[in-house]
Amino acid sequence: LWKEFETPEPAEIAAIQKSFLRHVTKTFARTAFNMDNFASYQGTAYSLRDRLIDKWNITQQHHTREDPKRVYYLSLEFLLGRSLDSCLLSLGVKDIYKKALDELGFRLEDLIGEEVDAALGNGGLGRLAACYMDSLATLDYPAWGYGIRYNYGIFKQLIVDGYQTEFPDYWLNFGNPWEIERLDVSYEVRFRGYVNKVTEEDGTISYVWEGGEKVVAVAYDVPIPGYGTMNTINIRLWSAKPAREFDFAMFNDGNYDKAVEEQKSAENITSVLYPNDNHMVGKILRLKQQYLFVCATLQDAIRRFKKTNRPWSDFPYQVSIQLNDTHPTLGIPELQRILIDEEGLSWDDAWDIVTKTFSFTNHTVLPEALERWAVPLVQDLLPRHMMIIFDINLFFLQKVEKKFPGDRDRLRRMSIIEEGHPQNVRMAFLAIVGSHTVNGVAELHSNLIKNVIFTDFVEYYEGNKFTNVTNGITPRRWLHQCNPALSDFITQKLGSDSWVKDLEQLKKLKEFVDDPAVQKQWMAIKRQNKVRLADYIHSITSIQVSPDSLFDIQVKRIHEYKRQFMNILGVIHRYLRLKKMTPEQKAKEVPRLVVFAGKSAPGYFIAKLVIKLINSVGEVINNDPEIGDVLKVVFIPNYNVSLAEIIIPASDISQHISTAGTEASGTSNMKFVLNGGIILGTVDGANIEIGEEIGEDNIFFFGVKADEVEDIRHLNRYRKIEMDPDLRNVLDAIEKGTFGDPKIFEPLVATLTVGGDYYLISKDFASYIEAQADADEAYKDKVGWAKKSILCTAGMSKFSSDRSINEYAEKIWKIKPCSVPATL
Ligand code: 26W
Repeated sequence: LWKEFETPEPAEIAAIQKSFLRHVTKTFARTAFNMDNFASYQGTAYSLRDRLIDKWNITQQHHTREDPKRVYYLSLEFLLGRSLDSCLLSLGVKDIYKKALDELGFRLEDLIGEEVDAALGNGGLGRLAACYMDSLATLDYPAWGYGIRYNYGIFKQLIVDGYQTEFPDYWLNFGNPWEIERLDVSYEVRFRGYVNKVTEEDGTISYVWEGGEKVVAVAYDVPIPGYGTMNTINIRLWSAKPAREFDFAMFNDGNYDKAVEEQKSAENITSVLYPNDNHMVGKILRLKQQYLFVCATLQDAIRRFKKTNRPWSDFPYQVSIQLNDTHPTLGIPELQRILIDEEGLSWDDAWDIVTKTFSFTNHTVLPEALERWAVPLVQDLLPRHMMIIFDINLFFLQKVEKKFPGDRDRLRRMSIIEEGHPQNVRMAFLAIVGSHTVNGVAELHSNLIKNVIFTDFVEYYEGNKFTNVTNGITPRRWLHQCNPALSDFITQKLGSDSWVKDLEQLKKLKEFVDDPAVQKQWMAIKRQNKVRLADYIHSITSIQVSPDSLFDIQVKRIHEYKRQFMNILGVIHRYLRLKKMTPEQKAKEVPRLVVFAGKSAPGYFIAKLVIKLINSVGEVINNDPEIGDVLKVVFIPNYNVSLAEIIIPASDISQHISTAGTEASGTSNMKFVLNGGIILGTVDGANIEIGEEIGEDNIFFFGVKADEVEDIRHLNRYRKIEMDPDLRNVLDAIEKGTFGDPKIFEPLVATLTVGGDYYLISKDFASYIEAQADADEAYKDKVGWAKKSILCTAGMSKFSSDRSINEYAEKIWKIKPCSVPATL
C-alpha cells in the first residue's frame, strides 16, 4: 500500500484531489470561495486520515488473528508535534500529494505550516515517547502507546518585556484530524469510597472497594504509521467524562453537594498537562490523572487479553507494560488489586504476574523530580491501593530483613513508605519492587542510578534488575523530514535511501569526508538551513542575524541544572572582551549568533529570571553599534517540536552543558549531531557516548566529571573556593547595571554567591570559556569544520531510536516483530 504511488498516474492524482475536495466541501462544508490554507490543510489531513485508518484496521485485524505478545508503553506525555508531513513521508505519498495540491493552487509547505503542534508533553520524556512510537511502528512491533488526551497541552510562551508569560494551549479548538473518537471504548474509574472486608464461609478474607465517585475514561485513538511499512500502531489517549449515573451511596449519605460537584469536575481530570519538568508538585488532580490513566489502560489491556481465553498465568507472556518514569506506577498496585480482589487470585500468584509484566524506565536523578505522594492523600483517593502498597512494602521488607538480618537502617532506607509527617510513598521504590527490569537512559545515568540513588536495591537484587538502554531519536523526523536538503544529499551519496530505516548506513559517509566537493555541498546545505532560521528569527523578533556567523544554539527546558545561566554569563564575558578591542581586533573575531529557546515551569522563579536576563543582555548587545554582527543574542519564544525542526538543522554548535551527572541522557544533543552540528558540552548523559561514537576530536568537552561534583559542592557549602575571577567580572557588570536594573537580577546572582553555586558554574567557568575559544579557532578552519560536521552525522548510527527499541524488545519486553501483510 505505501508504495502505491511511486510513479504517479494522472488517475491517482485525480483520486487524491477528489478525496481532498470531498473532505473540504463535505466534512468541513466549505466552498471553493472560502477554501483558505487552513481548510485545505484540513482537507489534506482528512484525506490522509482515510489511508491511515485503512492501514490501521488491517494492522489491528492482523494482530488479533496472530495474537502476538504486545508491549504497552505507558506515558503521561506524548510530545508528537505536527503529523501531516511525517504521515506523508511514512506513507510514501508526499510527492504525489504535493503534485495534486499544486495543480489545485496550494503549496504543500504552506498547508504543513497550518497545523498546530500536538504538545502533550514537557520535554525530553514526552518527545522520547513520540520517537519510540515511530520506531515501534516502523520496526513492525505489535505495540500500543497509552496516554492522556489533555485539552490543554504545554502552555504557549510569549515574551513580554523580557519575561516569560504563559497562555493556554487550547490545541483542539479547530478539531484534530489525527484522532479517532471512540465513544464505544470507555471504562469506569472509581475514586475515594471505602473498603469492605468480607469473610467467606471457608474463612478466607477478601476486600471490596465500593462507594466513592465514578468517572468514565473515553478513548481517543491516534494512529501512528510505520515508515515504509503496513504496520500502523495506536496511541490510545484517555479523556475523562462524567459517569452516566451518579453515586447514590454518597447521595444517601447526605453528601449531595459533594456528589454533584464531583460529577461536574470529572472533565477537569484530563483538562491540563502539568507543566513541570523534572520537578514534582504533589497536587491531587495530578494523582487523579495518574490513576484514571492506569485504571482505564489496564482494563483495556485485560479486555484484549481475555478475548483469547488464556489462563492468567499466560498474562506476562502476552503482555509487557513499560512505565515511562514513575508517573504510571499506580498500575502496579492496580493490577495486583484486580487480580486479587476481582479475579480471585492468591496474593503470591498475582504478585508473580505483576512483577513479570512491568518494567520501569527512570529518566532523572534529581531528588526534587522523584515522585513522592503523601500517604493521607493516596489513602483518601485510593483507599484500597494504599492498603495494597502497605502490603507490598511489608512483604518486601520481610524479605530484605531475611537477607540482611538486623539491619534496621537498611529497612528504613529501602522502605517504599518514607517515614515523616506525613508519611510518603516513594514511587520509584514501588516501581522497582514491582518491575522485572529497571533501566536508565544512558550509560552514565544507568551507572548513577545503580551506584548512587538505588544502591540498596542493586545490592538486594544482586544487580539483576538494573540495566541500561541508551535513548535514541527517530531519524525520520529528525533528519529526513526536518532537513530535506541534507537527507537528499545523503541519499544521493550513498546511492540509496535505505539509511532512513537503517542508520548504520550513515557510516559510509566517512568515505566522503576528504572529498572537497562533498565538503562544499555539505556546508552549503548547512548555510541554507541557517538562512531559513535567520528568516524565521527576523519574522518573529525583527532581529537581523547574519547566516555567516557561527550559530551557537541552546534549546531545551530552562532549568538551573541545564545551566542556560552559565551560557548567558559566557555571552557577557565575550561582550566585555569585545568591548575592549579595537575595530581591527574585532574584525578578526568569529562572528557569533547565540540562540536560546525553551520554556520555564510557570512557578520556577529562578528559571524565569534567567529568561529575563537573556533578553536584557540581548537588548544591550544587539543594539550596541560597536558590536554589530560580531555578537548577537536571540531568545526565540515558544520552543516546541515544529520550531525545533527549523532550529536544529541550522546549528554549527549546540550547547549541552548540564552539571556533570545531572542530565540523564539528553536527546536534542543527538538531533543536533545527526544534522551535522557540533556539541559543546559537559561529560554528561549521552554526550559521553556520542563522543565515543563520533570521536573526541569532533566534540568540545569541558568541565568537571560527575564523580568530582560531590566534593566540590561540599567545599562550596563552606565557601572554600574563590569565585572564578572572570565570572566575578561578569557579575560585576550585571551589578553595575550594564543590563538594566541590577536589583532584578539579585536573586539570580545570589545563587552563585550566598547560594553555594549548587550547579558548579564558577568551577566550570574557565574551562567553558576555553572550550568556546577552541570552537572559535576550529570554526576558522573551514575545511576542518566541514570534516567534523560530516563525521558527526556519519557517526550517529547508534542513536537511532530503532536501535533503542530493538534493545527494549529483545532484552526487556521479549516481543518480536509481527509484520502485517499488505492485504488480508
Ligand atoms: C513529576 C514531575 C516530573 C515531570 C517530568 C518529573 C520528571 C519528569 C521527566 C522524567 C523529566 C524528563 O523529561 N527527563 C528527561 O528525560 C529524557 C528522556 O529520557 C532525558 O533525555 C533527559 O536527560 C531527562 O532530563
